[in-house]
Amino acid sequence: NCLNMAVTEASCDLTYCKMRGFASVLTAFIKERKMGLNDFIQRLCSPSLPISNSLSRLLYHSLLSPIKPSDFDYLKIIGKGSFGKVLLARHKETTNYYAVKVLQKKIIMKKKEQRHIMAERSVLMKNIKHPFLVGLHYSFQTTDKLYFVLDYVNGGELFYHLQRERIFLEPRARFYAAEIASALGYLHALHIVYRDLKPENILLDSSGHIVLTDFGLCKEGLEDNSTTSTFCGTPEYLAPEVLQKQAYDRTVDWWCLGSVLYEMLYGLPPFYSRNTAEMYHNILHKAPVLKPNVSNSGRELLEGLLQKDRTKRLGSKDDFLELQHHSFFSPINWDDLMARKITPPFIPSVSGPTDLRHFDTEFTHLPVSGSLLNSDSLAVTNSVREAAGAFPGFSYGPPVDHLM
Ligand code: ISQ
Repeated sequence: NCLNMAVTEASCDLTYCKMRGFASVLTAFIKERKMGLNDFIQRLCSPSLPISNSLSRLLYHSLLSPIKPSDFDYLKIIGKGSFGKVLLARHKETTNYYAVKVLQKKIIMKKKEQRHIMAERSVLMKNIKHPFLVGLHYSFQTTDKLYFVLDYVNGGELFYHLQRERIFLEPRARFYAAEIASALGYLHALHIVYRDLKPENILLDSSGHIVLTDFGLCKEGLEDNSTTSTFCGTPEYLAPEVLQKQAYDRTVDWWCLGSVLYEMLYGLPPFYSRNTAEMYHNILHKAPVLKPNVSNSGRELLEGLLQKDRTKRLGSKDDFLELQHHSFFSPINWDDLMARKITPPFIPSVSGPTDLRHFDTEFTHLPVSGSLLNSDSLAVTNSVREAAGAFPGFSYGPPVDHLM
């Protein structure tokens, strides 16, 4: 249960059966449109048409030759999880850099996580575009792996910088919390709950803005049948309702934001204990310790976000709007924030797109496995074959107008 985002359709009364009905009609429609498109492209690319060679080549490559693993050079491992890894990759033709997340189908299927992976993709497919969320360029699959081609973000984990500096001053913590909150508010508006916001999912881009990543891959392994099996990585940001396996909703994200803000301002997660059982106990039963070295508005915000009863938590009524109106955020001009017009309080020192200094050497020193390329020949190259597999409808490329 390692999904960082869950799609909630609470207010939607579509039944599964109705959805299947819609889906089959839609599939038939898309098939027909695709046939028409293929025919159109073939004719466009045919020598009888007065169209330049380069344009017809572009059309052919963009529309008829699907993206595959061998289109990239894999340079470094920049993250590793129980499902697979994240690699820094360079697209051979364009030389653009990407973070390519590769997930092993075998492991996902064993852990009965397909639904989650599809949820991850459908999350990414909901035409999600936000300045502080990692962008998906393509997804494709081979017989044994799923690939996500994502923006490459190299400013390092926010908490890498926090560990170096112990705490952030309030204006800096406010800036990061506001950018994270705006991304969460945007997802909530799309009926998406992030759920497992955690330190390693919060990156800085090279200009110092927040990028939330990781839609389903966790760094730590999953242990089956243990008390922690539903959680991945550090469990300290778990909301009480998630810890107790109760129903949760979007307010879980405001709890996690409270935890991130707490750690930025106080240097440790709220409820922290080296003893995990004690930490769980603290999350469920103890009030957060809010020492007065943080401003009144900051402490008041933390109290609102770290409210154990989710129905009383800040954001439980008007979601992001309630946070926007909180006095802690009064210095923030939200329009400027969302337009990336606020100058970041800190600019990560990176020399260029291949500068890996902010990534954990635990990963970057690992050799890039040749197995990635071994599966090239097995690349599933069309939707017909894909439909026969366990992950139908997975592959994704940008809309045609993107490529032109
Ligand atoms: C993008 N850039 C760097 C690291 C990443 C990790 C996970 C997902 C996307 C990423």
